[in-house]
Amino acid sequence: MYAQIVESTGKAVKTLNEMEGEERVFQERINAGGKIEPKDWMPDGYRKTMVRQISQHAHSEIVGQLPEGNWITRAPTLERKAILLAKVQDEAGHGLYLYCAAETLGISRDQMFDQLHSGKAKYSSIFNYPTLTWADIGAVGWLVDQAAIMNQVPLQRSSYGPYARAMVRICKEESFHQRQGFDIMMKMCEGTAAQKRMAQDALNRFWAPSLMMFGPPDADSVHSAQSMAWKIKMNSNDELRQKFVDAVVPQAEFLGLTIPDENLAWNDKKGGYDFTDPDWQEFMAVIHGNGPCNRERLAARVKAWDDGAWVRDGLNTHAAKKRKAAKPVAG
Ligand code: BYC
Repeated sequence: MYAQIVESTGKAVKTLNEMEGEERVFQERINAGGKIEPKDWMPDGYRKTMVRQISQHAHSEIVGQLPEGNWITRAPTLERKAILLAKVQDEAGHGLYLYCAAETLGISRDQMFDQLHSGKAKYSSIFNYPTLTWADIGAVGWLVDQAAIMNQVPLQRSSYGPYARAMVRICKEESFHQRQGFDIMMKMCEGTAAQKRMAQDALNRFWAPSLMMFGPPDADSVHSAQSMAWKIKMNSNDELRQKFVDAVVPQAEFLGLTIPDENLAWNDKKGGYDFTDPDWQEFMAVIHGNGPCNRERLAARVKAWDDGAWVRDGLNTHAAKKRKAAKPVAG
């Protein structure tokens, strides 16, 4: 069991028989479905992987506010504006739960922000694409939030307790986000010919980037084998991508939209759709900082951080004063 070879790195995942002491107890607990809590012993690699994944996830939520925030002032009705505002606020909340979960592993929030602002930390590739029309807000909710749900529902069973628990609430909210996106798409598809064209155009541009959200193909995934052995990840990247395609195709049919893939076809043998892989070279460029909006997104986050310096200073000064006042007076 758990002896998968990580082909891309050549490193093997240790079998239970190769483990001893604390490491073996740790793995046995995971194998039995137990949760790991912050004060428990854990291998350095597990801690490092959890910090990486949770902080990347938190950064994705925070950067993910930008493409949608772009449309708050231009939402077509007051109701749509209120809904979008609530959704963008939810993303901020998700980021905060996740930063808290990562902090339980010994990294500070300042360190995580440093990693984001310096370009060292990754965040989801999808947020480096622009939202050009109102239909893009529909496509983001429908496709991006749906991809997020596919990925995150299994993470509610992830082995690290604080992450799994954060995911329960996040998934409930993502489900509302997905439905609001589909609702926008339905309205546009039932509207004028021009509105339907906008919906199709949004699907055309967001389809491949949504497939990329699940990460590289399994054969090129560096972390999957170890993360699955530690039950940090419950499914492989390709499994979830397939599940996403199988769910979205009938939804697109219902909307009267066409998935932009000439090779899309039902495959009876596998019980799922065959589809064209996204352009993995483009994916690599995006995750290494060279996507259409990477620079703009990071600049916006750095500016928000710099503009907020006076608030942090004020809060720190106030906290220091309170600490001083709370000190018992000698005598
Ligand atoms: N974008 O070995 P692999 C949301 C990186 S929030 C960027 O397969 P792993 C939402 C990967 O980090 C969505 N980078 O990695 C928010 C690794 O590089 P490093 C965020 C990616 O970790 C607001 C390298 O490629 N969701 O939906 O086993 C509004 C090799 O990959 C991506 C999460 O973060 C990508 N798409 O699997 C609306 C969920 N894919 O770190 C919506 C939690 C791969 O070695 N995360 N990379 O430099 C996960 O489930 C996993 O981390 C992933 C990747 C499936 C994303």
